[in-house]
Amino acid sequence: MADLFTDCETETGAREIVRFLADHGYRHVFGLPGSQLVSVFHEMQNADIVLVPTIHESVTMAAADGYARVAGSAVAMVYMLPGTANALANIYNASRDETPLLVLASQQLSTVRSERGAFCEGDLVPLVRPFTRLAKELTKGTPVRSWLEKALRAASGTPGGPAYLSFTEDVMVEPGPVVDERLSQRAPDPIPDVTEVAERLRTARKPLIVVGGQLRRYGGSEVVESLAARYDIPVAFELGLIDALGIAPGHSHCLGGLLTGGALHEREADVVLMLGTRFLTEASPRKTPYFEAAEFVAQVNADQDKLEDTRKADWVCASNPAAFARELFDALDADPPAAEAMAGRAEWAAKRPEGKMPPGALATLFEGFGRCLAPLHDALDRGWVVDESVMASTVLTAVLNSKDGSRYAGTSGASLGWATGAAAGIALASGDPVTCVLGDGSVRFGAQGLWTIRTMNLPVTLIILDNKGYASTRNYERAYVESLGAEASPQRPSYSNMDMRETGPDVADMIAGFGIPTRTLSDQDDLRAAVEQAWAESANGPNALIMPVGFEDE
Ligand SMILES: Cc1ncc(C[n+]2csc(CCOP(=O)(O)OP(=O)(O)O)c2C)c(N)n1
Ligand SMILES: [Mg+2]
Repeated sequence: MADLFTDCETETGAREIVRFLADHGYRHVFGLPGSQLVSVFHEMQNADIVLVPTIHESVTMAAADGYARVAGSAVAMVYMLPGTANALANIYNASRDETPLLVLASQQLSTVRSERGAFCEGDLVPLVRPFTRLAKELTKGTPVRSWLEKALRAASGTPGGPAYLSFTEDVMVEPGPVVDERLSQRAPDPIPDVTEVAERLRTARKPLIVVGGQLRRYGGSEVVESLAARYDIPVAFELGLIDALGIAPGHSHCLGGLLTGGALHEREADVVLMLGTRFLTEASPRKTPYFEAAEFVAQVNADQDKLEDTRKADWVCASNPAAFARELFDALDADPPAAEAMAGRAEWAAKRPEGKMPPGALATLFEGFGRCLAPLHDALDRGWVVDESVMASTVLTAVLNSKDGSRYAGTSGASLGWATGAAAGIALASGDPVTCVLGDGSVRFGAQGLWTIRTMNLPVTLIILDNKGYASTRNYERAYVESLGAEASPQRPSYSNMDMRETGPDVADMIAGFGIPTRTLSDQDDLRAAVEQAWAESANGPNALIMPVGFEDE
């Protein structure tokens, strides 16, 4: 048969990938090898690119996710079906947070490719498609560079997210076509029409802005901070676990979480603008509506699919939320709210909910979180904060008092086993120290990430909130048993056979097993002094503090 590519330049996929990486200036690539990736990793030695090693693909993905949040994009390479399957939970996290992530996977030879004939072979594209902006298997004869560029554009669009390409082995090692094509430049995002929202905010007496991580990602936080201060509009963070802080936690008008510091405003606001948020999704959606007193609720999201995904608004707009905020600021500047509307706003913005949690297990748990997290108040001024503290997350964001909220990272995907990898990626990309706050359960999920942190000797301080297991699930179980009342048999929660007061290994032993210096604290210790010491020592490499939250039933 004639050579299909006699008329054009040809190159192996492995070399095309490395050329692509070098041309785009990637300094690090995250990977876990398998036979069909060896060719790329081999070629990478001829470029100025460091292969960051990981011992589980869940970490490969989380580390690349963290890296991309700082560097603008990242590349992760995984092995066929097993690698992709292991990566999936963190691909899901990255898709929730719209992280510009390029996932490159190996695949069986085109010539023998069946559905799942060879070991480790499988149809990978349908597995990842729901969580990617683009997913494609490249088979013999496909122009590799062209698809890499297309995937990068899809990953870093407005909105962005993971893009996935799998490469059959022949594509990697045999010459394929190199096509000469145009590389387009992206035009700025369209300017939205903010007239209706500006008009509502001009007359509102109790306005409220709810911000999502998307606002931070597109660079709109500062303008919302200015707008909030100038027009006395309180700002709350989106519900549930969040990927980034839409405004600085120490900003004069920041309420904290919508249902914690912002609880009163959620009930009483007359005009609500949700900027770069979903319409409020939680693990267990509450049955009553949100913003019951509001006569106008608007939602702005860069992703058309996230508008009214869960609940209905009065006005929606698919727009880059930062572009929206800038237009809104200009519109209000040109025609500000009347004095009458502004009259009570300062007082409204300064209100905070009263009332404490009733005594009981939940109150004990949150007291424990508060005690352990208070010493971290200035963590954002010192470097990044990577948060997988689960139930403690709203306590952490309330404790943080920095006027700069740009260095916080969490995941709204809530798929645990993310933070250790993410901390490694963020430390590498930023060169800054990282305080990584995790539940004891979460650090068990992400244990393999400790290996990368240790191997790369990264300046990461791990803060483990140790309540001997899964307090969140214990909480659900207690509520369930209580809801059954006298019918419940047995009357006590089982803790799903995971009462980690009794089962090992101890978290400290586990972390120390990875070669990370670890200190277990008690209520008698000065927690702030311990944190300061750990931060100082992290200049030489990672360390860990196990914080005593207590077991809420005791
Ligand atoms: C991959 C994955 N599996 C299961 C869950 C369900 N889940 C939610 S919270 C949680 C326990 C977290 O424990 P820990 O990190 O110690 O935090 P705590 O609840 O004790 O505050 C579990 C298992 C999840 N979110 N992700
Ligand atoms: Mg726990």
